[in-house]
Amino acid sequence: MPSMTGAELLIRLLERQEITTVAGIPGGTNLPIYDALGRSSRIRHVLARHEQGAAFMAQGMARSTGKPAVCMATSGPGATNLLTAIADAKLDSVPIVCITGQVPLGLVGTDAFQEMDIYGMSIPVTKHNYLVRSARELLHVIPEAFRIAASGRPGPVLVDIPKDIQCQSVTFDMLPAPGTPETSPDPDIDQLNRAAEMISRSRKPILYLGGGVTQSGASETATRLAEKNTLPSVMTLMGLGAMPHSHPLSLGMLGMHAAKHTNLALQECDLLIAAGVRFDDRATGRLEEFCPDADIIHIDIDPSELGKLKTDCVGIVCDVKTALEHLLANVQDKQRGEWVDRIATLKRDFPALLPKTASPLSPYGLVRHAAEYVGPDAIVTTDVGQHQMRAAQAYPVTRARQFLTSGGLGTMGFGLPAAIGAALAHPDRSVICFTGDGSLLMNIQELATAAEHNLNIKIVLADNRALGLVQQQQELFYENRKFASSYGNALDFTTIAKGFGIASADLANSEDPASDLRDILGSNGPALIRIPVNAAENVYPMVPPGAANTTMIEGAAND
Ligand SMILES: Cc1ncc(C[n+]2csc(CCOP(=O)(O)OP(=O)(O)O)c2C)c(N)n1
Repeated sequence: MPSMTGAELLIRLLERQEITTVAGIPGGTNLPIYDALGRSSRIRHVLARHEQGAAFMAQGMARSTGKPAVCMATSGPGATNLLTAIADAKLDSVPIVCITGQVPLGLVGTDAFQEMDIYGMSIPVTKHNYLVRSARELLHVIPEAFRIAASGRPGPVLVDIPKDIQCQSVTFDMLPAPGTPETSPDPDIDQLNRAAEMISRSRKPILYLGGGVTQSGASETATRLAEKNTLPSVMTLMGLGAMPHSHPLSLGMLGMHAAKHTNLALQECDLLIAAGVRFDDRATGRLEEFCPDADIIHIDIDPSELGKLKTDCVGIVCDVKTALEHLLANVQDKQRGEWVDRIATLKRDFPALLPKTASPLSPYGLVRHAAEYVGPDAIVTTDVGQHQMRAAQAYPVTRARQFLTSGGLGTMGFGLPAAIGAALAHPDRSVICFTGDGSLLMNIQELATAAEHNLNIKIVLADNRALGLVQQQQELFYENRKFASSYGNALDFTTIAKGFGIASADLANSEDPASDLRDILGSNGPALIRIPVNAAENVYPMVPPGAANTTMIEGAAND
């Protein structure tokens, strides 16, 4: 009968889950776990420089692979530092398993050194969480944590393990089977048939694709469905890549920073086929005025999403891929000449007004050049702000899991550690991170991690010495009263990068920025590329927060 400590058992169970990389930081209450982890020949530990960085690294691994990934922290401040990234994973349905050390069970509730009730604190931001009370429980809890994180609508799970439990001996007959995602419930075929009929009958349908399409691996099915029935398609920020951006039926991203014709097409549609979306306000604008004339089919694996915001829908609780496959088999082959013509007219009358400047020294030019130089295989991460919206508007995303961004929580500081996670999971790929100076500063310490592991990450910094997206709102909606949204001092980011051991280039000082950009993006290992951006350059179009998507502000194309 095998006998081992709780910590050793935990590591064995992680190995059985085929975890090969764990990001984290050790401390007093998780040292037994680290001691056992150090003896694992199958799991590589990546020492983050901040626990939020570690959790975003786990997110980068999970978002780019679709499989649960693991991060670790000690109790107290280590655990609380994870919370923002856990909340981020909750809102974007990312499967991560976070393992925290806790003070010994006997000290729980005594305000012991570095004791914090992370179990209680993480309840609202996790899909599920555990406080482990015996080493034996791990035999059940760890496979369960992975099963729950990956089943249905994925999400974060936290496992808090007191130090004495990590040291406790446990004897057992056999290790349990690894936790795997549950098969999703069978769909209601009658509802699906009804949906197929509604699609075939509709005159002006639109397919509305969200992160759930990516999660269920349904992007190809969605594209084929769109092609068979000629369904113009829009994507949420989380759904980008569900249909290749250059597809003739793609209308790109909808909502706050969408092209005007995209939002206007939605206004006219008579049927909205919503797949793996949650009617987020950044996508819908004022909900009452979103698709006012449309019947709605809403497909989601999570029953709590159906009827949550749009109440009068044909709801289908089902794995999105299964549902779309059924619809694909049952909808009519259809051309829809009139609707396609109408969309073409909208596109002509309200073209996407993104600046076309070719220079890589312009915010959009930078995105386009960088995309061309890194090629379609690259994984993209973004931070949060104007640079994020520009990347979402202009980057030619061709496939699911290519564009990793903090959609629901909009967390500045996401981009760099998520890029590290993506690079750890895909050492054969280039990873490019679009960031702003405000966001980069929120997790800049992880440059050290990127340098230590010589990861193939290119950080593309649009430096406007401002919290650009905040300043934009102050200009447009607070009578230009810009307050607390610009930085008084300029930072020398290229020297900072060098200090971390990272190659860097400031394109402002370049005689041939395009060629320098190409060279540095093509180099091996991590690098930071800075371009200066005028803080007065806004991202357009923009729907004012809370307003209808038809009330877009279209600014001058000042790129
Ligand atoms: C952690 C966090 N704090 C505050 C915000 C609010 N916020 C949204 S965008 C933004 C400015 C981002 O600035 P920067 O990263 O420099 O990007 P830019 O908009 O200038 O391109 C801020 C402060 C946020 N999203 N996340």
